[in-house]
Amino acid sequence: MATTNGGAVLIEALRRNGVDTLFDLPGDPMGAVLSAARQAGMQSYSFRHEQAVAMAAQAYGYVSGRIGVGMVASGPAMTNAITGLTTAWANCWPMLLVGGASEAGRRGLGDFQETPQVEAAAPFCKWSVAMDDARRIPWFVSMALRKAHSGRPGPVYLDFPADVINARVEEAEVSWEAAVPAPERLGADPATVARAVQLIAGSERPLLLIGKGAAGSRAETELREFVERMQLPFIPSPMGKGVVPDDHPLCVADARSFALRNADLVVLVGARFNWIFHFGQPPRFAPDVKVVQVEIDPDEIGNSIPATVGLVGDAQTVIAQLVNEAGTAARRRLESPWLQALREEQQRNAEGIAPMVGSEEPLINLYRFFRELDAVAGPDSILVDDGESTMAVSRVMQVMKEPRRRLDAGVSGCMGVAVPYALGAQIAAPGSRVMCINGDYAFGWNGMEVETAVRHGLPILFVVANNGSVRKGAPVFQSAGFTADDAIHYERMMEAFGGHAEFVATLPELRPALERALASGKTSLVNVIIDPSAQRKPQPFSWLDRLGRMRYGAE
Ligand SMILES: Cc1ncc(C[n+]2csc(CCOP(=O)(O)OP(=O)(O)O)c2C)c(N)n1
Ligand SMILES: [Mg+2]
Repeated sequence: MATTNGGAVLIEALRRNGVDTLFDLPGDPMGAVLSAARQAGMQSYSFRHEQAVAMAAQAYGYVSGRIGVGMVASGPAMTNAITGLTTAWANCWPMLLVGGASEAGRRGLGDFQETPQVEAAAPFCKWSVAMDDARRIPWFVSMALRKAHSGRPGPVYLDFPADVINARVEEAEVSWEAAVPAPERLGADPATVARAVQLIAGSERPLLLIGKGAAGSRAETELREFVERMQLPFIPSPMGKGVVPDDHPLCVADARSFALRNADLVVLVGARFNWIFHFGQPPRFAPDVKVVQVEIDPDEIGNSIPATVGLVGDAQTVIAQLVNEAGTAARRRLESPWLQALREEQQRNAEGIAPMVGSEEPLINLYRFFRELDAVAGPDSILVDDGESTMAVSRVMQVMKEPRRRLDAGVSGCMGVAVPYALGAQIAAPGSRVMCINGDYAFGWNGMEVETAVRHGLPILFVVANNGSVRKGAPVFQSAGFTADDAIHYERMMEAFGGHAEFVATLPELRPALERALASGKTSLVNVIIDPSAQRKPQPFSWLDRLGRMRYGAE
């Protein structure tokens, strides 16, 4: 009878579930796992920091719809990955993190890198558990994948003690499991669906909010039909952009504050009333706003503000139910006073930013910067954004026509996600153009991973929007008086690693530099000087209704 080891059993269990790609950073005790992966012909991408391993794996999962699997070594290697678990947890994105661990048989003796890893991962994971026996590994893998995808998705953590990885076991004694099927797409109660349609059809000022839960459920076809049949103006969340195209006539994202404040009914789909949507509360929303909430997690219904109607189920299924129930009878008048008011507000807001978008000043402002990036991005590019002002302006300026093609820090507000997200996205979609746009400070967290991109031949375009948040000869965030002469030359990192590098100080140089970078076919980095005094257009509300906020930038 053939003998094998725990590491090989893990790889075989993953392979039987369709996993062919690993995100890893090698180290003890993962040797037997990674060599089994090589033998099985799995593609392994080795990163420079475990935070990036976990972040790349989750972005791969979101873009591809397949589980992203991260593999890290024990102790500090595993704890380095925890911030990546927190962003997957905040995003409700499925992923599996596998951590090597010290020997179970030496627990408490101070074994090499002995660390309470299961406990450390637990608050951010739907399941955090240590293997007890190499023969049961397929069962743990199977249960972990089910938990990652079922209900509200999220990360799971499996802890692999060294003695379980290296245990010799008979293949025939291993309890192999069938591949985990995709979770059932649950629908909502038909009576509740009927009530929801009545409520929407009877409202004067309805507004649909589309979150990345709808993107994750792949509800784009159903949502578009819903929007058009009910003539619902809609606003996407930052990562819900593109589920219904941003250039759809009913997209009112550029009248956001006005729409939220004046809606009498909000349909919330795969999104939460968290800080991104201002908790659904006044002053950002009307105090008596009615809510139709389409949500996979029953606990979330009525969170922050009461739901008038709660529809528990998978977004794709429930939206199809709403469309069917609505029939054609519910079609609203095409030009209501509400739509007209929204269009006027959109017009006012567009006029507000027009001078910045159209600026021909040599020193580039962020709005003009994104206009130039848009000009070189194809319609199906994947855009990944990071930074404070840089990310805020990207959300306004990027017009997404396809779902799951824009990633940013989202609910987690975690700077540094963009570089590893871009790697995960490019690995998930090898034929797509991936553009990764970073604030100069944000670039710092995972900037070293541009080396990973070069090493693996990933033709990502990295851009640094360099407004001197970090600058030579000054403490951080002292960008006042910043000029190109003070700039840190991030593009030289790319030179050092062998990719294509560009430095851009003025507007006329920007487009040709981006075009050269894209034409190079290599991993590239374009470091662009941005006017440090150019801010976002004045906002009616601060981004977070909280006292004592720290301010960054040119004050
Ligand atoms: C992991 C993490 N650490 C710290 C912060 C706090 N923070 C928010 S924005 C920011 C600086 C962003 O600077 P930059 O990327 O240059 O953005 P921009 O100049 O475009 O505003 C920091 C440190 C954070 N959000 N996340
Ligand atoms: Mg900056």
